[in-house]
Amino acid sequence: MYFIAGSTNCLKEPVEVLEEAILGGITIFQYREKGEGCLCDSERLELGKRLRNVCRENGIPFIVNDHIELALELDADGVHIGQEDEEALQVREKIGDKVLGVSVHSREEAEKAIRAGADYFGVGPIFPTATKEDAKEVQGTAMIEKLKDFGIPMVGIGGINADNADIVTNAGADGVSVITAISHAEDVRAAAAGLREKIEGGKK
Ligand code: TPS
Repeated sequence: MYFIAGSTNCLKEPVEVLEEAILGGITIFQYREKGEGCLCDSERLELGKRLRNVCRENGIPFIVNDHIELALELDADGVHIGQEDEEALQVREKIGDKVLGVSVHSREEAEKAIRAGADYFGVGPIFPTATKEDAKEVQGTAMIEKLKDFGIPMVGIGGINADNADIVTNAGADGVSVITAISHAEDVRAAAAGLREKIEGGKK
């Protein structure tokens, strides 16, 4: 139950959103400070510290999206990178044994990520998403099926919500990753709990 957010995704204070999401049952968090009007420099660092502290207090891994230096400065538990970001091999060298997540869209990308030492894959977009402007073509669950035999943990991402999350885990994903379904919810805790219930109830 992987929740991703930054200041631009949240309708209220991001720290509050994270705390509520944790109460609802998320198990890992990624700080993704991206998009129009996002924070940078000291503001990004400050929010990152607060979010990291909430994760630490609750025993939840804190992952940073894209920014390796920020991840190191925050002593994050890991980093998530896409195909447009720094080479996974180089990132692995910089972060030592921290968790390395890589977005993959094909078996070729998956093989390369594994060679670089990826710990898990983000696979998507499974469903249409409005959150990522440069998102690749919608894949449905086909890529999850195709990557299963690598035996590396996989989360589906993109347009996942409490109505469709079980489709993703039933296709073989180890978990689901969401931004909007939690960050835009009026009741964040209930939204996270609903998603969790859906994937746990839907497990075959
Ligand atoms: C674990 N990514 C692909 S689609 C998407 C993002 C951020 C938007 C989802 O938003 N896998 C992981 N982390 C990432 N940052 C990505 C992939 C890249 P929504 O849930 O609102 O549709």
